[in-house]
Amino acid sequence: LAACSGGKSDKGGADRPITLGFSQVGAESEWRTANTRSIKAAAKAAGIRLKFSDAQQKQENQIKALRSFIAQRVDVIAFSPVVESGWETVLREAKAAGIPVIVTDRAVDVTDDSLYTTLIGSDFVEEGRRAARWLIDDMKDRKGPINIVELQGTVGSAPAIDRQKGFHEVIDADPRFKVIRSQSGDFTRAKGKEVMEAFLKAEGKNIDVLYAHNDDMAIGAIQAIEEAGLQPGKDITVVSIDGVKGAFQAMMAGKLNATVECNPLIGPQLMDIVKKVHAGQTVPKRIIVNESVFDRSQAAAAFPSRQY
Ligand code: GZL
Repeated sequence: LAACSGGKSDKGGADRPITLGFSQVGAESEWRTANTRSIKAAAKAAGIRLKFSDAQQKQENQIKALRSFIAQRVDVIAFSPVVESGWETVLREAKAAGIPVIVTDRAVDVTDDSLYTTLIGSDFVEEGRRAARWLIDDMKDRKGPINIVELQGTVGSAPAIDRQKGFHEVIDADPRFKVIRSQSGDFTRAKGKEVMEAFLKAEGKNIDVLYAHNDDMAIGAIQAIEEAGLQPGKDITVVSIDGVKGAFQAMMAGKLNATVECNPLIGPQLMDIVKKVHAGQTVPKRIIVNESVFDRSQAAAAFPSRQY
């Protein structure tokens, strides 16, 4: 009877479901909503009790959520940090409470990496390199100068910092290319359209390429390009990152030229790691999500099997 008694069983006891507190960035893009869907479905399938919080892209809301999870004494905390910095204090509070923390999707910048158990996410620098490599190959027969405008992701976020870094690492080696404007569109369609309108007003027909750090900003920018009387995908080559359904539809319509896949469907992998961490097993410090690149020639064939 003792085994079935109520109350807290020993850590990792098979009879009590694990409680996971998850703090999500927000619901700013198709990628993010697919990521949330994957996490919620995987928690349910794994029998893990999920306490889920949407921070509406505000760091103070994420810190409040993490503190609430600590107060509720959840078994494990996981979160996707909206920006890289400012996490040291709250992560120390989680460590003091003996609650392991798993970082997902975006990285944190902390002096002591014992403050989190592992980071599960994509290699954003490589995604930036892939976008640049695709562009150089696509324009191999084109003479310079080739002018690029860049829509950056959320200022201070790991994907924005690293996708810009990886892109420049490759594109700067080819003297034909020049980034003439670069500004944040905060990963949203609305802001991406607004900033692209400003780029077009300032540079007009001088723009040859748009590099967007995510498909949602690219899709917003495509509307701005059309409203300016230009043809996206032809007058302005558009390359972006994520590989969401909207990007495949834009490629099939000839308005987007290529998207670098960034896989949001990490739910099952996350729940597997949560169980291992809760059971006290060691897990790798860095778990990379595998992904590839799609351009217009592959869009129609790949679209039916896309899961996000
Ligand atoms: C990338 C993720 C980014 C996506 C955007 O892993 O953090 O945030 O590229 C999303 O679509 O807003």
